Amino acid sequence: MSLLSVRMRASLKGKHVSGAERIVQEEDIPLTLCELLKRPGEHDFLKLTVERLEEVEELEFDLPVSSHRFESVKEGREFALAKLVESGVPERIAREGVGLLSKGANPKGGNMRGAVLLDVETGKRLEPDPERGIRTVRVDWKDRSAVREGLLKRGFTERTLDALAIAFKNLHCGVLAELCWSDDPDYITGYVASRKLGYVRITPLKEEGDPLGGRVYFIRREGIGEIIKCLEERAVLIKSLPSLL
Ligand code: PML
Repeated sequence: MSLLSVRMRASLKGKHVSGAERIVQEEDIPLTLCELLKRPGEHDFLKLTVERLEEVEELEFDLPVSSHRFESVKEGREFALAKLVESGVPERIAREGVGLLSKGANPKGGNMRGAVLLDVETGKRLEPDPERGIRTVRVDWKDRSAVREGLLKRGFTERTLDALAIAFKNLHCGVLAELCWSDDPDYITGYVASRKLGYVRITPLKEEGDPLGGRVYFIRREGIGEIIKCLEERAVLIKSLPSLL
């Protein structure tokens, strides 16, 4: 079966506003392009990339998913911190990750387009370009519409659908733990993901109206070359378990 990756990203005045990816068969390209073109809100730049994939790994989704709600951002972030520590990240480094997302991880101010790579031993940032960061791409659900329906039925969102796929690929590529909350000012749920704990959704991880967010991948420096290659290059199609449907 020949598969293609279709990616869209849109921005407004140089600021990223929307991005999405699908892995589809050739005959589904026109429909996918139309769907992705409808997604972004206001924008003045939109780029579509269509690329044939040489090799696509099929993996079974096997992470437990849980949700936790708190009264305040402070409590939500303390809980995220505890979950990162339980996942094997030293507390000092976990705090560093939470701090980076709260202040805006881009050294020039604001958000990054990709994720921060944080060394779990030294707390040093390891991404080759700290303004760009590392982007997890070439990942999608094998039966996207069924998983989407299942998640929406359980009160999850379209964002959960994509975040679950990204988090799953990250762990598969060797990320020890991930911390994420959205840069969308209206979306206050985020998560911690790790092999040990699964996908742990946390509300709220930021205040309503806060435009800062992003992703921090906690990694061990030894494997960095392989991890980056896997995150940015290996194509992964995820088969869902009945528990997600
Ligand atoms: C969730 O609802 O499961 C959390 C999703 C985080 C999405 C992050 C993003 O899309 O920017």
